[in-house]
Amino acid sequence: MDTCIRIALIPGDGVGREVMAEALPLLDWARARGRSLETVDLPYGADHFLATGETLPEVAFASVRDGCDAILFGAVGDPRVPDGRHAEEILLRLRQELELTVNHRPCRSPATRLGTGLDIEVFRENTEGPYCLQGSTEPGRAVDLAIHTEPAVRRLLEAAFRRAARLDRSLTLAHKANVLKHGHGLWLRLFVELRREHPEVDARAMHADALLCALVQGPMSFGVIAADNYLGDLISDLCAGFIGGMGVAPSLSWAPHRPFRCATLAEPVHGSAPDIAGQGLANPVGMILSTALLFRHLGWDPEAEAIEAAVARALESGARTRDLGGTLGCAAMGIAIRTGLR
Ligand code: GGG
Repeated sequence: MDTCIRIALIPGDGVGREVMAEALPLLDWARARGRSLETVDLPYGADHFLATGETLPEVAFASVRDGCDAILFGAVGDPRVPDGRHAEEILLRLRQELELTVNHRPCRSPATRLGTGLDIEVFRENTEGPYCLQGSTEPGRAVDLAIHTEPAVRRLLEAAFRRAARLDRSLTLAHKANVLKHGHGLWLRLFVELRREHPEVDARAMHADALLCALVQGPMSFGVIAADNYLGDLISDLCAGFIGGMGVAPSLSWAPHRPFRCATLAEPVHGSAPDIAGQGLANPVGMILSTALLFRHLGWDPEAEAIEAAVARALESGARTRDLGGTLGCAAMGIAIRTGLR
């Protein structure tokens, strides 16, 4: 029997809860195959915040930090909390305080059978840049600080170089060091340094605006793309657009410099989608593929591959939610995928 893996479940808000419901049977399925895992329910999100004033209580945060190997996360964001305070104090806090620097966002149409063979992996720095939540709104001006630190940038770039070498794919750094001289200057300097250490990787740096244009014109010429928090967010959403949209895009975040048994966070790229929440219309594919990424991270490769194959099989058979032009609801799509699990 494997060591027991503890997974914190945070469905969050809106469609996060609906897509999470389609990932949970995969945990039971893994258990039935002999994987040892237990779950901890953490029902934090807008409802809990509005009812109690609590976002992520200290005791819950500590239970994740000290007692969990992984987090399965749905989505956060709710129009009833317009300043997004609970989203910051739940999701961004987990990413930052657990130092989940590396956010891996694969966009593979082989996994979804949508698009035309696209296979791009975005490595997004996940804790810093303009998402460090420091700044001010003053009369007549607003300031958002973008902080980039050498350890985090190096960790992200090292992970991207390692991945590109492993896949034998090219690596492109997206930056704007021509204007963001300090922050992106640091990115470029470290990139050039690491490129010398990884002569086996075909690595180039591009201004992000030119990169976006080249991506739209020829997405197949890209392999791994590394970027800071902000650019990585934009680039990965554009890449998701090539393979069917945000609903099918998975992600996994981890702290490469921390021991294996510290929480790793699997979450779909999409947010809480308040416009369709509560109607059973969400696409669970991004959440289900995120669960597969987590299983692979845990060393459960057969289960990860089986889930990815089941998603491909379901989509190949024509199963589609509304965002993909079909008529299935979230639960029916989850069933269509699980039916093909072997
Ligand atoms: N599952 C992703 C999610 O809930 N995103 C909401 C959010 O606040 N995201 C900020 C970010 O990812 O940059």
